[in-house]
Amino acid sequence: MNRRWIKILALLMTLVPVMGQAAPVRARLDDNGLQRVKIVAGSYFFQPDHIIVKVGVPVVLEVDTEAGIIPHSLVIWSPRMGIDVNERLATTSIIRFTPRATGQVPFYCEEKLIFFRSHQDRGMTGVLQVVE
Ligand SMILES: [Cu+2]
Repeated sequence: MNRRWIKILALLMTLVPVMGQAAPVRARLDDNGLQRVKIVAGSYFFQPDHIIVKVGVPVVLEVDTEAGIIPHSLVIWSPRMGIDVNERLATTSIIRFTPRATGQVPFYCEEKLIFFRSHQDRGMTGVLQVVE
């Protein structure tokens, strides 16, 4: 391998972590006191994949799902935080809950075709962070 290729490879490797982790997105508080977050769901990702909301304030997730034949879902489950979301995603889905405790909980798509890796394993996952 010549020196030029080594330089190109080194450059690519510095880019990989940057591409993998987008900045966390904070929910926007609307005039009705609702915390709103827009999410895009697709094969196989959620964007953003790190969402920050405040505890005790109702959350409205507006999930837009990429067109296609592959079904997707959204699961967020934390009894401690009072969150129990399990939705089949339509083209646009509105999901509401109010987090009752601070902390972090993963969210993911639970779709899986038999003999194939789950969408979660393919990267359809993220983190919901609940803060004071
Ligand atoms: Cu999925």
